[in-house]
Amino acid sequence: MPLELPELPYAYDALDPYMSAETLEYHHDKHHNAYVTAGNKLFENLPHLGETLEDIIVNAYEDGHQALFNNAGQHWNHSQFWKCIKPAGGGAMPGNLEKAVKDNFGSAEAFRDAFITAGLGQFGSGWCWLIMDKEGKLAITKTPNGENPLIHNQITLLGCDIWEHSYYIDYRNARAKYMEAFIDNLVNWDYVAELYKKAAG
Ligand code: MN3
Repeated sequence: MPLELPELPYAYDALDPYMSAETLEYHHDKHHNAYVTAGNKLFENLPHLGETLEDIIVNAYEDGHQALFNNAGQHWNHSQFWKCIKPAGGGAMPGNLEKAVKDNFGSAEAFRDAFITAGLGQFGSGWCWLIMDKEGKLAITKTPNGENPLIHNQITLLGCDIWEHSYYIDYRNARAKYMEAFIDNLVNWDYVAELYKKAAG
């Protein structure tokens, strides 16, 4: 299964001023594309690892194919990330998601603060996630490098890229400012609510 770079679902300048066209050009066209290119090259020698991207990621992780895991994982992570944000995002959550967030975290504000705190607590590169665990409970997690909820048997509802390449052009070293802009102005809550509805059955 060759990896394929997805088109961004919006124009490069559509997320201004929260995420610039320059960031998207580097992040999507260069960083994400590099994971796709490297992943495809590595997969050529490991075609038995699976037919779907999800299987390839889990099997590469379990069999210790670290380089393929890193690149295929990052391809999956970024493909989720582009869908988790949209122009004029952020703001209010759809009712079903808001209720689940309140039930699990107390309030939307408590969730927001905990999500940002988790992202700031990730030392070095990685990701911050809203996931559903096996018991159907929502939780906030963080993972290093290209690791993701797939290998922990969790369902991803929202992912925030906290590698410096995601924010350094627009926010320099201020990861907190980037994460605040992400939650308050970029998240596509309709998409997250759709994933939640599917996961909750
Ligand atoms: Mn990235």
